[in-house]
Amino acid sequence: MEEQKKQRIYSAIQPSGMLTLGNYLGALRNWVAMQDEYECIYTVADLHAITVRQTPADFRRQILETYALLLAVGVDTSRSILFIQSHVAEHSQLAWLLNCYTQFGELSRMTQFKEKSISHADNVNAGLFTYPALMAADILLYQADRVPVGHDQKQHLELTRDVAIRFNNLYGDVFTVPEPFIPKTGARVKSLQDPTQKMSKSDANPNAWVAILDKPDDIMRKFKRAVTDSESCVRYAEGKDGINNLMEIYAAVTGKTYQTIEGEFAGKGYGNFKLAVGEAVVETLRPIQATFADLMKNKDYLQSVWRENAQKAEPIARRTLAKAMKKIGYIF
Ligand code: ATP
Ligand code: LTN
Repeated sequence: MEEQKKQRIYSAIQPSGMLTLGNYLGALRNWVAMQDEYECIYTVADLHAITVRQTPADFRRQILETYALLLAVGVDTSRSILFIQSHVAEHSQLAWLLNCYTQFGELSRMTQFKEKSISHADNVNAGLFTYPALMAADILLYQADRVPVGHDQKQHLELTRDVAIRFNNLYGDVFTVPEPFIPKTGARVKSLQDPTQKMSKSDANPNAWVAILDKPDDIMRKFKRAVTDSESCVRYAEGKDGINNLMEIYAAVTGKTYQTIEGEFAGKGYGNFKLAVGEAVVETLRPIQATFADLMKNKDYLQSVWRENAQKAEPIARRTLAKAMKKIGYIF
């Protein structure tokens, strides 16, 4: 019997500093799980990262660490491709072409651009503005069927679809029009200090977020200080944002249902619950941290892996780029 072709998944993450528990439970854990069912291509989006200013030494370390961390969480390069965006030149090349098929008005409507123009008011560069065209290039180069993204990237994915459809209408079927992919499981982790906001590594208060690489003591301290409410009853309910968030995290790392959790902590105070959540998170992150530490001891190995993976990605990208260029009228 002919085996059905697996759908292709593409996603990317920027190497911008520490990845958080939010990134892990909301995105990376799904990247790992999807490898069972899909053909997955994942990227460290280092080209996107320079839309805001980076310090060279820090940037270099962050790219390396992000790559190693993705391996450590379980991206498996015997099944998936994991490469660094700048290593495959076609991303920049297709991005230029797509810039010419993306309208000023469309880019002007992007919420992230509007927000970052305010938060980085001293450097509103053209790259920040055309960022979605590069993201479209990433996705379309690999003819991805589905793209797992968080809420904040949905608008960019919509734009990617619009650009792909526009291009296909002009030239015939060149690009697969990608579907957004919101996985069934995937926690929306909130700040430990203001549980109405998402947990974000750009939060100025480090107690608000847990990094995947945080030391156990720090993780425990952050959970002990987590903002809750005055009811002192562990139950999932409206208006209990802090407890809801801790329950969501605990459920995500232990696989327990809210009902089970409510039973487990019935009659016990928040202190006990916070300790249990902290410990469960520490135990979830422990093997990841150990693998990360091992990988970081062997930079030559890491380099051989990312080079080999770029070599796997490049022919796929080259093929799509050539197809698009031919359609536009370029000669070879
Ligand atoms: P920043 O807050 O600095 O803008 P970020 O932490 O939101 O960055 P992104 O690079 O925007 O990180 O996100 C990478 C992926 O992680 C996205 O798929 C995003 O949806 C997911 N993600 C980030 N934070 C959370 C969170 N708190 N809960 C669930 N998923 C998250
Ligand atoms: N813009 C995304 C990262 C990103 C991406 C992509 C995600 C770059 N290219 C392609 C999905 C598909 C971010 O900042 N989270």
